[in-house]
Amino acid sequence: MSIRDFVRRCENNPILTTADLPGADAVYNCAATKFGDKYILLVSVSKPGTPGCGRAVHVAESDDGVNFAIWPEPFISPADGGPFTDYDYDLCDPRVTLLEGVYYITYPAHKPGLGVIGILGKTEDFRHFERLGVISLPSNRVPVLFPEKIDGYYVRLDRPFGIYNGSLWLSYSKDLYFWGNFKHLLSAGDQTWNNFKVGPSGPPIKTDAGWLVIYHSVSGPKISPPGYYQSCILLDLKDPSKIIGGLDEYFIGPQEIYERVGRVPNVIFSCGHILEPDGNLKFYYAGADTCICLAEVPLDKLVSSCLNA
Ligand code: M1P
Repeated sequence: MSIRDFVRRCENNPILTTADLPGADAVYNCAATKFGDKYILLVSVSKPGTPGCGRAVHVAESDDGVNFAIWPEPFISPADGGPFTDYDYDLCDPRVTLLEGVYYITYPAHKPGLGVIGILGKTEDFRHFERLGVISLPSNRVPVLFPEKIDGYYVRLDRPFGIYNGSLWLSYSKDLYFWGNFKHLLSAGDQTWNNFKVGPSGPPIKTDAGWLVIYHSVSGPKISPPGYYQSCILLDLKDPSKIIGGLDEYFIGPQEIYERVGRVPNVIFSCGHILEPDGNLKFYYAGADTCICLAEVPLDKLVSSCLNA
């Protein structure tokens, strides 16, 4: 049996589309978290006539994790004045990590001519956003924070790219601002679904067996359809630079019409998930860089499949 047999796409898919935000030409790659009883998505929004990935992140809110209302006003817009103005132009693909009681948000900002850098910010209420620092050099799309310190250090996934295709690295910090001790984690593989490049999806999930890291893999042309797939690896709890398991297949790939047709065809791209008390993982993802979708998968099946592969 394949892990894909345990993945259940939501029958309401896509759960958010441009019809929910007049004027947008895409509502897509979204971070996900719980805030009190509310399910929160931080949604990348692109508007016609603004080339690049987008100029705004909006909050979408829900009581059940399926039916979301998206706020008409942006939650994050390009910095207007102050030290971040030189970097913040295109912005999209946010990740949110609840760490020591604070909602930290990272996102890649892109200024033409400079490349993609990682910005760290935080929020207490999902109404106000405060930028804290530029935490990575170009080209890095995008640092994703672990939800707790490990052995006294904050840890993050990095995704450098450029001359070499994107790969996953780790780095460590004492204060969230200064990062180092870089360690390579994962590069593109040798299978049809992962042989071009890889990048992080949402924040690592702590399980009894290890840190579960969901990542996107981009395929070459030898699979149909060529595109963005999702898989995962398991990292040692005490030393996350050690990979202790991993799927030898993808758990979801572009299949449905809303995943295959859109601004960028054949893309399943995720920036976040929410673990329910019953052990089901609500996996939020964008279809074809255009709309937002939901799939559910039992976390223990992902973990056991990583260990048994
Ligand atoms: O079009 C698919 C994705 O391409 C880029 O992601 P990555 O560099 O990881 O391949 C980003 O532009 C992302 O926003 C987009 O969804």
